Amino acid sequence: MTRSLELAAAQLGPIARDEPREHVVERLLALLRRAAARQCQLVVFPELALTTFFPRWYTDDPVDIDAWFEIEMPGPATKPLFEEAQSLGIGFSLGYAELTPDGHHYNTQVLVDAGGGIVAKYRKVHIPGHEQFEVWRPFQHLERHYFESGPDGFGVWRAFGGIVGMMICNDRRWPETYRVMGLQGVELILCGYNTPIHYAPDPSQDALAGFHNALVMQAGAYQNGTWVVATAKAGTEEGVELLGQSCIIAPSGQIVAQALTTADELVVATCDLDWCDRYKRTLFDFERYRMIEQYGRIATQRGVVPPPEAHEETS
Ligand code: CDT
Repeated sequence: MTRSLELAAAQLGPIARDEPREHVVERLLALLRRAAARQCQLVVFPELALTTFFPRWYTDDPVDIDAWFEIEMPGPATKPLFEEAQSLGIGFSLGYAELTPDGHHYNTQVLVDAGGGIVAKYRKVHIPGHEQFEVWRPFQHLERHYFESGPDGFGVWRAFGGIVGMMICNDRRWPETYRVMGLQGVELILCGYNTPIHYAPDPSQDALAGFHNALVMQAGAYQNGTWVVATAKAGTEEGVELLGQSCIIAPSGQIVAQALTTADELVVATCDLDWCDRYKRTLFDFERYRMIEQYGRIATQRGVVPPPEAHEETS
């Protein structure tokens, strides 16, 4: 029996700061219905898919902060999405800002099965940007002000006939993200992102935003023998240009489908999960070839420790 899935990356164009969640959910529903019409089994929506990318603004008013967060999932605004997905018999993955009952703030992605049940929740581990308002920037990237790092790491779950993991935006730039899931046999990684094209600390990277996006995910897919579905929130949102290029990547590292626009767009591909084994059993047979006795620094050392300076001989 083949383990072939029709998968969709449901890219969103910009969401305005004052766009109500109910209106955004209408957009999600339109994409979900189009995916169902194309026989998709699973649709991946972007990171923070219910609101504008609010970390571009600073506030320390707890009421204003919490207004961006969901206290339940599904909640009143998202219930129609869960209900429609269940009635269409299609699964989805959705990124949102989560406020837990005990007051934690996470950048979260949920995985929902075709019966409308929550299979898993992933809370973003790598939180990029900065903690405080920085006046020199044309816009802020205050994820470290608004979100705690997820404490549960990179889990994987048996779902949709395979082994599924999730990562969120900046997580995709770190090889450890994929490898920790790879070591649990991951076959399909679902990723949402909001990537401003302008990177204020080093604008020379702006022209490479699309290259770096593909580079890290193609490498991660190949080196771990896994499919990756990556979905952008794209376009010019409140004056800030966000990268599009949502894509679906095979375990070979090849991009098999990619968005053409920076608007609401469905990117679909047929993904055979059995294809993962071609890589997992050969070049990347971890059990046979990994040399863990040489990798100690990876999990024990955080920053760079260069070798000692060369000692100059004095005569
Ligand atoms: N959302 C998110 O994680 N974005 C980051 C932006 C770069 S760091 C300011 C990313 O890695 O795409």
